[in-house]
Amino acid sequence: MAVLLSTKAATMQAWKAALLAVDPSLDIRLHPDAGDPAEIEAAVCWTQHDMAELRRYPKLRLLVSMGAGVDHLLRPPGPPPGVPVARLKDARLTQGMTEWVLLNVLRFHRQDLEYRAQQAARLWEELPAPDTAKRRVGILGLGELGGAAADALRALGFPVMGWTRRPRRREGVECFHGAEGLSAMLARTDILVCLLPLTPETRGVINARSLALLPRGAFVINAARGGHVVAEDLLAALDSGHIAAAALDVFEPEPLPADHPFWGHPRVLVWPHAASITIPESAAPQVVENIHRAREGRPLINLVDFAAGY
Ligand code: NDP
Ligand code: OXD
Repeated sequence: MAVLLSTKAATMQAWKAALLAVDPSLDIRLHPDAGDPAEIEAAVCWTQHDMAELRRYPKLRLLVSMGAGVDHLLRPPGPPPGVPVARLKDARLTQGMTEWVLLNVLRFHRQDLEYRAQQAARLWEELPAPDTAKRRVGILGLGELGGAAADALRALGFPVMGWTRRPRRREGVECFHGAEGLSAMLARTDILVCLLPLTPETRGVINARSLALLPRGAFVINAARGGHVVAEDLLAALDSGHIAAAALDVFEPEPLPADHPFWGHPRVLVWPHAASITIPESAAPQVVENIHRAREGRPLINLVDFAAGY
């Protein structure tokens, strides 16, 4: 069973080595040198791979995303019909995201932007102490990443709310779902964290209407996908002062164009889609497990639900 590997040139060899470390017998082909297309039965791909290209492989029976997100694989034309798609659920990816969310929640909560501005002005002045128990954090998406971030924030003493597609329960987290649930949560959210998958339903969820529902002075943190945010609406809300600041790791398009207003905005923290980065050695065991399962016709793990879009 030959496996097609397709990712950025910089990480191709690391992925190959990580997969072979788990199973040295794997026949790994690095895109675009796939060899005989009839031999490829699994593909492990990242965002740059063209799904139309996968139609060249008549025996393909597994497609794996090199990340937690699968929007890059599902957008038209999507994977070849009948080919199951798996995503990553990886402890190190989750840890990285939890750290990034904590970093930015704490930066905003502890007035770091204000203190940096004071430092630039050589101003020695104490600001009123913030109250953790009163800083309400609302998380869009309580899955692998949103759930872990919720637990970590709760452990620090923040009141945490979460919004999901289906009704959910999570200890210590006030849970909301559906359109009404979103409005109710936003109205009480001081720091909004987006950790949703990008689907037709979630595209543009952070827009003029939803931003207006947040209390004045709220913060926005987006580590999910650029398509979740209507950039012009966020800029308008920042410029009016309704939104105090934003931390953004993801954009549409990426890289963020050099002339985009986010780059130079004094109240926007820009990250280059690096909130959490997949570590091939950490992710490889589950990818190889799925390759073995596909080969043996056993049920696959971490499968994407096509109907839900994630
Ligand atoms: P999961 O699939 O584990 O969780 C998704 C969550 O979003 C679930 O709680 C789900 O609800 C909720 N959700 C989905 N659709 C809707 C909807 N229409 N309305 C309300 N809630 C919805 O995903 P992960 O936590 O693993 O990852 C989330 C995203 O984070 C990825 O898709 C990716 O885009 C992004 N990501 C970004 C990274 C970065 O470095 N910037 C790194 C890794 C991931 P329910 O519980 O009901 O299913
Ligand atoms: C992912 C990502 O989806 O890195 O894992 O964005």
